Amino acid sequence: MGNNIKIHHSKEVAEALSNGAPIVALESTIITHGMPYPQNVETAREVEQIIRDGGAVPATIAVLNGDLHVGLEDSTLVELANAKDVMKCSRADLSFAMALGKNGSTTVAATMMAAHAAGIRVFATGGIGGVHKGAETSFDISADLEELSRTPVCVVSANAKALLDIPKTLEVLETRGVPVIGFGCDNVPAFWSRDSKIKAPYRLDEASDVSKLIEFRERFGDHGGILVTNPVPLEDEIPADEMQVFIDASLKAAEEQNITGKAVTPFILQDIFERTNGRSLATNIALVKNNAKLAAKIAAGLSA
Ligand code: PSU
Ligand code: MN
Repeated sequence: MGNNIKIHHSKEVAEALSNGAPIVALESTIITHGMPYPQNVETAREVEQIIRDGGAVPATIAVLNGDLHVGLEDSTLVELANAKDVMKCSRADLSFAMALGKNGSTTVAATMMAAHAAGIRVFATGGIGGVHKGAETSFDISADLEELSRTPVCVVSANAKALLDIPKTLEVLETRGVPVIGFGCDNVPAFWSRDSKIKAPYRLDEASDVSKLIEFRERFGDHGGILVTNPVPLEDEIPADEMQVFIDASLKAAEEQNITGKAVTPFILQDIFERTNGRSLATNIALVKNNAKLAAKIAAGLSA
C-alpha cells in the first residue's frame, strides 16, 4: 500500500527517514475538529516538542491543496489550525480530498495509512474512534478499528473516547486480531478518566516491551496494528463517575439534534467542552502530551 503515493516531507522528517532516526506520526483531525483555536495549535506545537525532547522526530500528517504532507513546517501547522474548510479525512476520504485538491485533516485511520506509506511505525494521538453507543441500531463504528486491523502501525492513545461503547470496541478489536495493551494499568483507561473498570487484554509496563512487540508483529508482514492505551496522569484526570453525567447529556443532545456520521465525534467533544467549562479540553491536552512522550520512547526503542 502507498507505494505510488507522492509524499511531501518536512525537512526534519526527510532527514530522519534517510538516517533511520525514530519518527512519531501525529494526526491532524484533533487540530481541526478536536480542539478549539488557539489551544489546538499550541497543543500541536507542544506535542511536537515533547517528541523531539524524547529523541524522536514528529511527523504531523495532513492534506494541503491535495498534497499529502508527512511532517508539517511550523507555518503550515498554523495555517491548518486557522483554516475554515478543512475536510475530516478518514480512510474513505483521503484519496477524495487529494483528487479534488482539498485541505484535509487526517483521523486515526487516515494517519495510519499515511504513516505506513511513509515508513513510520509509531503514532501518538488522544483517543481513537470506536464502536458508538447504540451501534446495534446505528451501525456507527469508526473506520479507525478497521484500519487497526489491517495497517501495521502502533497507535498510542488514551483508549477509545469514553463517549463510545468501550466493551464493544474491545470486542471488535479482539475479533480483528488487534493486540490491546494497558500501559502500566490492569484496566483500560477511558480517555478523560484513568480507569474504565474494564480489564485490559494485556498489560505492559516498559516502553521497550512495546517496541519488542511491534518488531515481532512486523515479522508476520502486513498483519495490522497495535493499540496501546495509556492512562492520563492522575492530576489531570476527570474521574469516570463525574464524566459520565456530561457524556450522557452530550449524547442526548447529539441525538436530539440529529447529529450523524462524521459529525458525531466533533460535536460531542465540543459539547462536552462547554458542559465541563473547558476542563475536558485541559484533560485532553494532558493525555495527548502523555501519549506523545510514551510514543517517542517506543519509537526510540525500535531497531531501524
Ligand atoms: N481524539 C481526540 N480528538 C479527536 C479525535 C480523537 O482527542 O478529534 C478524532 C480522531 O481523529 C479519530 C476521530 O480518528 O476523532 C474519530 O472519528 P470517527 O468517530 O468519526 O471515526
Ligand atoms: Mn462514526
